[in-house]
This record gives sequence, structure tokens and C-alpha cells, in this order.
Amino acid sequence: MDYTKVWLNYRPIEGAQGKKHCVCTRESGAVIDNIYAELDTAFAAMYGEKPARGLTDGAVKIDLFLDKTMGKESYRIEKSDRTIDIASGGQEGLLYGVFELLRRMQTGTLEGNVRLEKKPSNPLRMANHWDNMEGTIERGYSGMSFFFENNEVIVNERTRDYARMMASVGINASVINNVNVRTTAPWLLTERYRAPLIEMAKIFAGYGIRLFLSLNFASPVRVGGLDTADPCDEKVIAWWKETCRDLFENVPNFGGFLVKADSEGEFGPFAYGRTHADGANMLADAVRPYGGIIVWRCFVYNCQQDWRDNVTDRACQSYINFIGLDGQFADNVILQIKNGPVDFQVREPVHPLFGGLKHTNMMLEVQVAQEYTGQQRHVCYLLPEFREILDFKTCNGEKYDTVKDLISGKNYGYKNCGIAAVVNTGNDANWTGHDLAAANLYGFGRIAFEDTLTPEQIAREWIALTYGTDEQVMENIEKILMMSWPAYEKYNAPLAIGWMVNPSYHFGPNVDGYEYDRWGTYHRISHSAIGRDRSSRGTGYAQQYPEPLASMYNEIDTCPEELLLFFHRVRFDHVMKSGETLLQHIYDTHFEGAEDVEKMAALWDALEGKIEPEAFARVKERLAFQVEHSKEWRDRINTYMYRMTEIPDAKGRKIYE
Ligand code: GCV
Repeated sequence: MDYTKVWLNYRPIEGAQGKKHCVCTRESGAVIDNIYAELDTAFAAMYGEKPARGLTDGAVKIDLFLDKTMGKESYRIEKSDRTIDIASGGQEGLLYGVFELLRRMQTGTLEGNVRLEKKPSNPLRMANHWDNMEGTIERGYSGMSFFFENNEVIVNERTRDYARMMASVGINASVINNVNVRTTAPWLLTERYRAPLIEMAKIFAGYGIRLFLSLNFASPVRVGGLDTADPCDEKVIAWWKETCRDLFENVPNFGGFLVKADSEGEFGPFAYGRTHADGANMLADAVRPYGGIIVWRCFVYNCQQDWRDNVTDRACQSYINFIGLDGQFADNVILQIKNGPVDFQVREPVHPLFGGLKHTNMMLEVQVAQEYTGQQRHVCYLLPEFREILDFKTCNGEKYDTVKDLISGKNYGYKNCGIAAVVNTGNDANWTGHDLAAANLYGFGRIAFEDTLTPEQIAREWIALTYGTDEQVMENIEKILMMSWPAYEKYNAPLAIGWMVNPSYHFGPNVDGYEYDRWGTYHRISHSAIGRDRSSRGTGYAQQYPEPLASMYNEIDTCPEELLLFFHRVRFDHVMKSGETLLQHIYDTHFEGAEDVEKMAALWDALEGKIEPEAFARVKERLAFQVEHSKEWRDRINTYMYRMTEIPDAKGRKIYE
């Protein structure tokens, strides 16, 4: 194996060597085989002995059984002196229960008698991979794809380890190809790639994961040889039905499709004067007989904007495109909505569609891949951000109105809903480029399964599993992780204005990088002010929220400061709550952010000797880069502001001219 075990890095438990266990179950099949395999691997490492199969004298008995009163992904663990019972309504739940058991054994959190019961918060917990058939990964920062190479589908040992890793945190669906379905990817629907897809789907099924594909809406033309892809055309409808029948009948546990349509150049129903609902519902009909799902993305906007146009607002557009279609989507269609209205900036307001849509299945889309948050060369632990998004009160008048209530089905009782993340894996030896970026992948799965977990809890679990439970290791890494998103936000583009990055590859500071471009993301800085007015006096974006949010965002005085420049054009001499001017606040946060990274690097350095040397060196090197790069961010932004305003830092720190 030429890659790391990430958090499945089982290690000996002190004082428990030689402890005997046995596993008893009447169940059989692929999931159960995988449970046995996991227990063997884990117990051999933790106790020095694999568990026996069947009741064995003198061994702690692990009993796995079905309890049909429970959900098939729920589980109950009851531990007493000599027995550990794991019950679930399905084998998937037994698998999740076993992973929880192992996690607790490894982290020393299974002491005494224990009884716990878990039910996943979200029905769908989905990984979106933006992997391309030739082997590259769009917004991938950890090497090449391990699903595709040279236009072939790859299935090998790593496929299984991927599935283990995802199942261990409760992911139950995986879309393996990029939402931009280009080159040979449309052919994934066809016979051409069938054999390896079946092989992959079988492996996934053994870990409770449904395989999904991204599809190209023009497929009837691209691969079907038809002269149209009009969703209302009989030939097109028949083609999709037959294509879906063929896929669902042959690929085990196939889940359905993820669709990016009429977005950033991807083909869609607009070409025929049809709506998103026409397109999605036609596909939904084709997959319905097999229990399939269509996940339709809401990331739709005019990406051919002119910077001179100060009326069109990208932030408004996804809502405008979809709000009028509320109630028109079939029950096996889910709208997948990015967490914010623009595109995964370090800070954005929560997308107004969550509060707006009331008769539509919804899924939240977050980005674990760090496209705008340091591309896995910076540490940026995103769980505090995910926590805030999930807890955001949409004020939509419903009994349960937070994002987590709406996407989990708690409010509307929906079954087809949940959470998806654009994930950060690749074929790098450590899977995620930066070793500490694995905490984001781990954390996404954990919070998707248990949506009340705190970022600190998740961090501590991940650290203990990855590096062991040494108190200093736990403490320092937790501090690094918890400091990292606020630090990144401080030295990034200020107060949610976003987008001060190099165009196209999105790495590194470039204040004017997108200023005159076609993507609709402008800061409009002058010598006296910064930002766009998105209030009712400006583009009206703030009015997409229900009250009292609309009024709160509408005024500079009541708008939460961290979102100030998203909603308003503000003068540099505006006085912030701290008593400092806006300009001084920008200077201060940029100095602070870079200083925070130095502290993070020192916290890591203090762990030398406590962490396996190669892993230690890998993170040390990335942190050293982050120290320098955060200064580059600091200096570029501060200098730009200084040159514009000619107002020096009140604290006399170095700002380059
Ligand atoms: C897959 C942004 C990214 C694109 C991505 C797109 C999307 O624009 O930069 O790489 O395309 O979002 O989410 O579809």
C-alpha cells in the first residue's frame, strides 16, 4: 500500500494486548464480510489478536443482529462486562455501529457499561467528486484521480480503501465524476464503461454506498445519436428511460444522477425553452421505477457578465432561477444548493433558497476541497463554518427553520434530502494533499451523520484516531484547527467581499483579479469606499430573505459585521463596532491573520518527536509555506488599500508603498 490509512490508522491499545474477542452474527453477505475484515484489521492492531468467529470461551462477545424496529442505517450499541451488542434495522447500520465501536475503542471512549443509539441526521450523505475521465480533478489539490485514468475507470485496492474510509464516517452516496461532464464522461452511461462500473458499484455496495454519476444533459445527442435533447421530446424521453433501465438493472445499488444544467456553459433544458423542472422531472420519471434520485444543482447564473453592468447581480440569480419553480419538482428530485449564493468564498451569507423553497426537496452543498480556502496548502478547518451554516435560522416561518432542519427532513418530513460535499481526495499518498485537510473530509462525514456535533468534538476525534491521544498532541492540533478558518478569513478578502484571488486557478491574492472579468464578482473599490450595495437601494439581494433577516441585512448598522461588505458599499472611514474605521479594521485583521499562522506553525513545531517523523515533516513544510503566503496576502491587500486611500496604519506597522 503506497498511501496512508488516514483516520483508520489503528494502533495498539496500552494494557489491552492479547485481550480476546469473538464475533457472533446470523447475518451474511458483502457488508458482513467487510465488517469481519474491518474487525480483523482493527483488532489485530489494537489488541494484537483478531477476533474469533463464533462464540468462544473467555472472549468478549460482539453480537451483531438485526432489530427490525430500527432504521436500516441506525444502530444501537450496548456494552457490558463481557458482551457488546450491536443492533440495527439493516446491515449498513451494523457497519456504522462497528465503526463507532472501533472509534471508541481506539480513542478510549468506551469505558464501563455503555448504551448508545444513533440515527443518521440526514438521509443522503453524499460525496461529490469532480474527477475527470483523463485523470485530472477539477479543483483537486491532492494529486490525480483514483477513479479515472486515461479515459478508463480504475478499480483496485484503493477503491476499497476509499469506500472503507467513507463508510467509516457514514457517507452513503458517491458521485464519482465531475459535474462538468466533458470529453468521454458522457459515455459513462453506456456499455463502454459498464464492466468496471459494476465492479466499483459492488465494492461500494459492500460499504453501504450508492454509486451516482454526473450526467450531461445533452447525452441523447452526444452519445445517443439523436438530433435533440429536448426533455419534452418523445424520442428523448424514451432514450433516457432505456438508458436508465439498462444502468439500474445492471449496476448494483446504483443511485441516480447529479446534474449541472444551464450553468457555466453546461448544456440544459433552456436550449429548448424548457425549465429546470421540465428537465429534472423528465429524468426523475426515468429513474423512478428503480428508486433512483435526480440531484439537480442550483448553481446557475449569468457567467457572461460585463463589469460595466452594475445591475445584474450574480448573488441574486440562483434564487431568481429557482424560487418560481417551488412545488414543481417531482418527489425524487432534490435541489442541491451551495451554502452561499456565490461560490464557496471563505465567508458568504447562507443561501436564501433554503428559507425560500417550501415545497421542494433540498440538499446543502458544501466544499471540502479548498478551492478558495488555501487549496490544501493552507490549513483551513472548515467544520466551524459548516456548523454555522447548519445552525443558521432561515426565519422562514416553519416550526423547524434552521438549515439543518430543512435539509434533514425534520421540518417537512422529506425522505429525499441531505447534505453533499465536493470532496478533497486524490491519489496523493495522504489522500488529501495536506495531512490536516483530512480533518475536513472526516468532519464532513461525521457532521452529515450527526448534525449536532461540534467542530471541537470532531477535531478531537479525528486527532485521536489519526495521531493518538497524547494530550499535547490533542491540544496543539485542536488549537491549530480551530484557529485556522478565522485566521484564513482575516488575511483573505475582507468582510465577505471575496474574490481577491488569481483568476481561474483561484490561488493566491490578486485584489483586481476578477474586477473586470465576466464572472460577476466585483469589489468596486475607490479611494473612499468598497463593496456593492445589495440592499433594497442596490441590487435587492437582501430582499430575498424573509423578515427579520431582510431588514437586518438591508442596513449597514444591523448587518452582521462579518458580512458587511457582501451586502453594502461602505466608506473606509465607517466606524466599526470596535471603534476602529473600516480601513483600520482591514489593516488589523490582515496583520493578525498572518500572526495567527505563525502561532499555528509554532504549535506544530512543539510536537516534534511526538508525531511520526514523515508525517510531522509533511505538515511542517506546508505550514512554513502558509506562514509566508499569509504574509503575501496581508501585504498585497494592505498595500492596495493604502495606495487607494493614502491613509497609513494607525499603529505604524509596515505597509509597503
Ligand atoms: C465544477 C466554480 C468552480 C468550478 C465548478 C463550479 C461548479 O465555478 O470554480 O470549477 O465547476 O463552481 O460548482 O459547478
